Amino acid sequence: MTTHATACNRDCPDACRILADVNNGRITALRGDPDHPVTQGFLCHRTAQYLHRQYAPDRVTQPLVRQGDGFATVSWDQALDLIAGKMLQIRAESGPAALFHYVSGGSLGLLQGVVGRLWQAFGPVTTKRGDICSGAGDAAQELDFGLEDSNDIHDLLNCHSILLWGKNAAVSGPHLLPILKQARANGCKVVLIDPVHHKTVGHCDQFVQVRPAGDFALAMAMARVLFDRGLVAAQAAELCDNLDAFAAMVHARSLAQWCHVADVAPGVAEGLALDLAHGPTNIQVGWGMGRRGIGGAIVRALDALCAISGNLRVPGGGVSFYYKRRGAFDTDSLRLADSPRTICEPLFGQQVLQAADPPIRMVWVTAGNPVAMLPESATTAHALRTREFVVVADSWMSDTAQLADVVLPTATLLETDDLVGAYGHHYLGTVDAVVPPLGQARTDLQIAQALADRLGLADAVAGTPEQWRSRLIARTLGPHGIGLDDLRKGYVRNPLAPKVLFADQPPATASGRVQLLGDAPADPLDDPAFPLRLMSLSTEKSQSSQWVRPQSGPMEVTVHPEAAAGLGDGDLASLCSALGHLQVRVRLDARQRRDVAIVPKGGSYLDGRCANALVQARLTDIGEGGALYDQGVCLRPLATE
Ligand SMILES: Nc1nc2c(c(=O)[nH]1)N[C@H]1C(S)=C(S)[C@@H](COP(=O)(O)OP(=O)(O)OC[C@H]3O[C@@H](n4cnc5c(=O)[nH]c(N)nc54)[C@H](O)[C@@H]3O)O[C@H]1N2
Ligand SMILES: Nc1nc2c(c(=O)[nH]1)N[C@H]1C(S)=C(S)[C@@H](COP(=O)(O)OP(=O)(O)OC[C@H]3O[C@@H](n4cnc5c(=O)[nH]c(N)nc54)[C@H](O)[C@@H]3O)O[C@H]1N2
Ligand SMILES: [Mo]
Repeated sequence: MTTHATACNRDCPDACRILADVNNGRITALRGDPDHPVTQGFLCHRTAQYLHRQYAPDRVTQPLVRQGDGFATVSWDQALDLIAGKMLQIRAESGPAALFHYVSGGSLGLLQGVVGRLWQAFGPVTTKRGDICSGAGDAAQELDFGLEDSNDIHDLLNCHSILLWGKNAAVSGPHLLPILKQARANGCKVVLIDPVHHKTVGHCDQFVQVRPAGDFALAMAMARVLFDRGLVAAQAAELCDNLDAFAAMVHARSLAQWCHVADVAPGVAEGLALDLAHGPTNIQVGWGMGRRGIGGAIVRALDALCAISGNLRVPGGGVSFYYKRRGAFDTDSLRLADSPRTICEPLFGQQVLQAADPPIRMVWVTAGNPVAMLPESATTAHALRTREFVVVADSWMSDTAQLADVVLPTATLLETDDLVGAYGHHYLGTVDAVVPPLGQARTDLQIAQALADRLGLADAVAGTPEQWRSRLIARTLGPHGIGLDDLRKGYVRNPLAPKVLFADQPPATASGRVQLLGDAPADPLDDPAFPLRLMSLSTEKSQSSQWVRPQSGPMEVTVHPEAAAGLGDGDLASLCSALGHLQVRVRLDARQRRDVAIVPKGGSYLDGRCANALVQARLTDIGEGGALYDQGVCLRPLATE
């Protein structure tokens, strides 16, 4: 038996260092590297159990071409010749914008950018804009600070208190937990602010069960306390632009009025404000809150709270939404040309259908499952079904792959070479193939290169993984004496990332000052026809639509007993939105609010378990994110025959 180290490339803040045991060419066990400063010797459930997917009987290991309702296996040459022929024909007839290359987060490896380079060289073709995951929050932080990054993750040990604001670390990024535990052991207070009672509550000292999207009002209530008690930091006027307009907005309502909107007791808001003022306090901004119509305003309000309370630029402070995961890499080296046209990601279905001059004739999907993961699944599926030619590169028959004309079998995270940074800390890693790809699977880089040969574009993507990785770090890490072999050892922190953000440099905005928001968004609305907000959230058992084990039976929906329309625990019911309905099994949980319905994200659309079948495609206020969790739903008994 041999043991190999690699980094996890999945869409997760943690980017763990994995140790894999290999016996006779087969991986037999996965575990977390005990010496990695963030991985700390354990893996999350979904990756610890990844071998169920790696060796699943339904893994795609040969190229497939549609034949009637099913697929026929073909050779790589046949598949690539067919694809290259279509690409050249469509470009000649309609121009390169008639091809749409869609990439999502199946792998966060930097070498995905080389695949993108092929499409830039071939076109450039149509690509996506906006971001289904974090569009609003990204835009908020860019507006307020001019860039998105965070204090070092271990700086949390300098906090007097930590506000986990809409974040389920226990499920979505469990490697934060040992640090929270250590912080608490040092006397730090950890507070969770979330409409949903979830596993992370058990790791906190206080839980504030705010109204969905009530966070803006809660932040205003806290700001009101800071102003009323003279607790706004003395340097706030110097650090921030727009302080007067911000103050006027805060004073437009009383503490009690703001708290009413937030559905939080005034005493609780006062306590949180006092924690902030005492400092140092770090706000860990979760990714869920941004997925609301007012998501950008909410994150901007948290940015403002941090800045006016004196918690920016200090150890133990900060308002952390993201770690600049590509910050150590020379991504400019991958860029050739900008797209002539973009499709707004959350509106994928509508916009692919509506695109004209030229219409979109071909879609290529890399590392994404838009049918299951983008809102309005039926529209997305219809948009794909009605294209002339759809290619999906994936290792499994996702909902999207099922609708493709050609499915190309890709290597998994254990079969590929790549580079990763993390969006939950500043450590870097190399992904190094533990075993060769199963069957005929190939890496995305190999696929791009084989295709480039047929398109006369070999030069645009030529290079071994080692060469591409070296190119990506030569100009950035090279001057710090860091090479690939150093990264391969696994414990290199990005030397370009500051330990305390903005401690040595001002915010990266035009004025060098924090931009405070000055306009309040509308209050969250109730809709009596659909009184529950559909919260389709991360589950331990899956990475988005990549479930550890196949799912069967109806999707479970968790609601408060008084929000269950008289249904009992375990009952079958219909979960309805303005778009349609799904058959679900009801779970009652008295710890939940009466205005939410909680389901797992990532269920299969074709199997009738997908939240996005019910979620309307709506944009966030800024950043072209998806307002995924605003969706109103109701529960109804199943119609009896
Ligand atoms: N096991 C597992 N891990 C994952 C993933 C997965 O699918 N499964 N997904 C990965 C991905 S893609 C991402 S982006 C990350 C982050 O994954 P996310 O699931 O986006 O992030 P979390 O921060 O864990 O959870 C979102 C939290 O936001 C809360 N929330 C929703 N609306 C509001 C609101 O209005 N106010 C407040 N205060 N809170 C709200 C939800 O209740 C939830 O607790 O995790 C990654 N990790
Ligand atoms: N209702 C609702 N919708 C949501 C969310 C939600 O909370 N609720 N969360 C949103 C969020 S945070 C995100 S990030 C998105 C995620 O949306 P996606 O990124 O589309 O999610 P995945 O299901 O992880 O799909 C990735 C696909 O890539 C494949 N894959 C994995 N590795 C590779 C690789 O190396 N190469 C190739 N070619 N393929 C690979 C996987 O098998 C999988 O089918 O979904 C969003 N959608
Ligand atoms: Mo995400």
